[in-house]
Formats: sequence, structure tokens, C-alpha cells
Amino acid sequence: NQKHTVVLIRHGESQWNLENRFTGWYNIQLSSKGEIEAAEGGRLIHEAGYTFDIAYTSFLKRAIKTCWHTLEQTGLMHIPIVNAWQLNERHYGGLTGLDKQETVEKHGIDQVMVWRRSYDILPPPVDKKSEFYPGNDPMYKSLSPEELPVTESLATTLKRVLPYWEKVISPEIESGKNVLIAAHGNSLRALVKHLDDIPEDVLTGLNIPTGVPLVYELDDNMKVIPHKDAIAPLQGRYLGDLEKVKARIAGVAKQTKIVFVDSTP
Ligand code: DG2
Repeated sequence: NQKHTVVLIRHGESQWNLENRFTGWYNIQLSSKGEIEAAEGGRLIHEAGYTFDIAYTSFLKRAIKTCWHTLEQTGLMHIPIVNAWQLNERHYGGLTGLDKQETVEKHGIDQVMVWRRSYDILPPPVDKKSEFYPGNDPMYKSLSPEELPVTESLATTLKRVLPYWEKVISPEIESGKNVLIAAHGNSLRALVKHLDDIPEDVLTGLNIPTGVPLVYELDDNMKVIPHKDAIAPLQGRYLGDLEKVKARIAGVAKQTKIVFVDSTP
């Protein structure tokens, strides 16, 4: 069986990841640490000997910059880069810009975890007059009104990520091309739900770290060939020191900590 390779990478730490704010479609830049993480991710890919014919990324600069760093480190800055809004982060609706921990203090950890990790519950919508509504951003002028989100759950994110994977990216892989995808925490969670066939309740516990390459080998039927070093529920493998990767996964989960209120008088 012929093998295909696709490498996924979540962008390096963004300025709003650092400030712990809900980001979604907000076009924030990488933090200086994020720039380093992205370059480090690219270096790991290069050391592991992977190469690419084409790269896909979102419309958002944190993923685009990560894609550039990866291609720079792998000596592949000449290959085509396709920008797809369909790979954007899930739109965080009315939560965009809010501090994640302050939102826990205001609405409680259960509500915030529903907004962050439930499969199909939508965060409150963004006001269409807000700067955070993509319809007010010329960058999205080619999108039809139905394509412009006011909020998205993982399920609605999957409804744009999956058709893009199936119609555009997957045929390129099947034709023999090696593909890099530089995207986001939740657009990648949507994609690996499909690749690894992860049930909704298991997906809730899945966090993807910033700037760590995630490599998938696929057979001719585009089915994932499980790797022995994969961290469940994923079947693809992260590059780099697995203990460090696990610590970074835990860091994503810890962005919203449980708050214990001291009620002693
Ligand atoms: C984060 C993910 O997206 O946040 O939108 O805040 O990958 O673009 O930094 P990214 C955001 P969580 O779903 O982990 O809260």
C-alpha cells in the first residue's frame, strides 16, 4: 500500500494566547515566543526528513507566519501556499477578545468549558456591528452571507473544514503530493476528529499544543496508519520530546482553571 504523508501544525503561541483571550477569527500576530515555537516546529520537521509540495493555511496571520517559518526551516519557501478561510480558527462569537479566566470567574467553569469544548453548543453570537464580525472585514469580502459566521461550535467548524479537506486537500494528497497544513487549535481538532474518527465525547478532552508538528501517514484509501508513538486518541504522532509535548497539551487545558471561592467569613 502506497503511503502518503500530511503534516499538521497549530500556529505558535499568539499574543492573545499569551494574554489568555478568546481569539477565534481575530487576526492577532504571533508572540515572540510563538515565532520561536513556529521555527522550532519547522526545524523538527526538517530534521525528521519531511518535505512538502504544497502548503495550506488559513487567512489568519498567526497561522500564515507559522507556515512561513516551517517552509523557511525546511528550505521550501518556493512551494505554493494556499490560503483558505475554511481553515480559520472556529469563530468564538461574542466571547472574542474576552479574558478566558475572567470569563470563568463571571460565568463559572462549567459554562466556559461548554463554550470551549462542547461539540455542538454555540457560544453567544457576535453583534453584526462589532469589529469582530467578519462581515465588517474586507479580508472576507469574497465570502457569501451564509459563510460569514457570527459564532461557531466545533460541529459548525467541521462543516467547513471537512468539505475543504475532502474536495481540495485530500485529492492533492491522493495525487502524490506531500502536504503541510498550518492552522489552529479548533480547525485542527475538527480535522483530526475526521482523520482519527474520534467520538464527540472523547474529542472534548483533546487539546492541541502550539507549534508542535503532528505527522500522519495515510494509506491509499486515505485511512490513517496508526503510529506507535501516537498519543491517544490521535493516531498520528507529534514530533519532538513527547514529555514536553504532553506538558504543552496540559498547558492548553489549563487556560481556564477552576476557581475555588473562599466562603469562610
Ligand atoms: C484559540 C483556541 O485558538 O482556544 O481561539 O482562543 O488556535 O487560533 O489560538 P488558536 C482561541 P481554545 O478553544 O483552546 O479556548
